[in-house]
Amino acid sequence: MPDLFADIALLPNGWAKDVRIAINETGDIEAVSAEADPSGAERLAGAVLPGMPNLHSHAFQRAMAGLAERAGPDGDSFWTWRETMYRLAVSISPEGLLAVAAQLYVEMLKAGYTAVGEFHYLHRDPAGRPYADPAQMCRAVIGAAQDAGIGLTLLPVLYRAGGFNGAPTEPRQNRFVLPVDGFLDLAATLIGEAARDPNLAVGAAPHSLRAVPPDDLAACLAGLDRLDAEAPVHMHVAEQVKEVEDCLAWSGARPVEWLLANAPISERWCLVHATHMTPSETSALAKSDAVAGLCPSTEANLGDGLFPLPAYLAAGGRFGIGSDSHISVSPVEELRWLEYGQRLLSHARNIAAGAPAASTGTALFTGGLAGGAQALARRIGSLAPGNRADLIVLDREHPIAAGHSKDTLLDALVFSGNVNPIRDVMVGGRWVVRDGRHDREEEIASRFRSTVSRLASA
Ligand code: NGQ
Ligand code: ZN
Repeated sequence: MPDLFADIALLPNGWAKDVRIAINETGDIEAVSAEADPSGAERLAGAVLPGMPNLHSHAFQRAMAGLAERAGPDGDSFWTWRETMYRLAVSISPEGLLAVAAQLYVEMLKAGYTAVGEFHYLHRDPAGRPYADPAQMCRAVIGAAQDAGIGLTLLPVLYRAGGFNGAPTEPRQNRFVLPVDGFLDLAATLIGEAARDPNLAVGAAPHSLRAVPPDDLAACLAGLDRLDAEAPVHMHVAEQVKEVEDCLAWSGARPVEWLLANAPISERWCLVHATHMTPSETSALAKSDAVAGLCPSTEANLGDGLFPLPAYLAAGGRFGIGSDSHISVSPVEELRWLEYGQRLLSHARNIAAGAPAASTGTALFTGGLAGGAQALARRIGSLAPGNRADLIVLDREHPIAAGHSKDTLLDALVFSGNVNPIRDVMVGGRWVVRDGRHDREEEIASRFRSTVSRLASA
């Protein structure tokens, strides 16, 4: 393909002018040069940014956005939301998952996410029996990512228990449960597939301390190390106050505290939510080099609480963003609410930037790129040779960009963006969105519509 040429692009050291990007046949960036000559290159429609990684997704939950917004007679909570979610989880087929996930991934691409971490736990059939191909539901996720053209880090979930103390799972959780051996066989199969596909990586997701007893966690991590000692590990942690209380009652320690003391937390890990932490847990997590996987729109929707962002950032903590339940599919909304939650709490402004005069939008956006790339364990998140050619192009004619130079463009994007100024999106060297349209959007949307109507009538 011809080289790309952008007036301005966000490179690892900041904004650069007249940037030329060479991409090879496998979809990797081969060379990036600033103040370059445009001749023979394809000129892009505006500023170029690395695509945003979406580090936490449960794709099937997109089909219930808007279906859990009424309280019952005793109010509503995370735990009652989960009942609704479980009803959907038992009813979705492999074809249904493919249809819902493909539509979701198209929406992600148009919103500026170019890679997703799918925290995937629907392994068995609705009756809890293994499919003839134990990887069938995983293949639906992979197929959806391929149909949409998004990069994927597939994180098959290990789910063993219905609560702390190894409480038995309930029948509605039957689809989630695999023995540790079966889980590792699945991970081995998927790791084999990922070796052949540069847009795919595989890790493991012990669901939570609620759902994975310590001996199963240890066996899962040891088995994963034998398959790939660098594969990422994601886990839900400390999202709800009740979960913290139950963990204390079970172990005498809080969830993040327990994990830091009993698991090899390192840069390979992504702790999803980590909402409820003491100051010492916050700084210890920051120092571990793990990524905090923050999902502000879902955390708000579920009434989780606010992550202690200022202390975490002050201690050097790494974060990325996820759309999790997909009540919203927009990196702009996640980043903005990450900041706004803190403003509302502290009655102050410009918190994530952490330094006088620094751009808050830039700090949020570049923080999300770096942490997201680390958590998804793929060569993404910056426009540099050797990385995948995953990028988004803003429309220079869009009103959001008007009057902004590189100094304020990301502030405009994050804080004024309710209309989407992203015009073109490339993943692994292939244009998947051009002029705001995804190349398969009609077909994927019509498959989604019939799937969701079937689910609604079932
Ligand atoms: C999930 N989602 O696995 O989909 C969870 C709910 C649970 C979030 N935590 C189920 N946001 O945590 O038990
Ligand atoms: Zn989750």
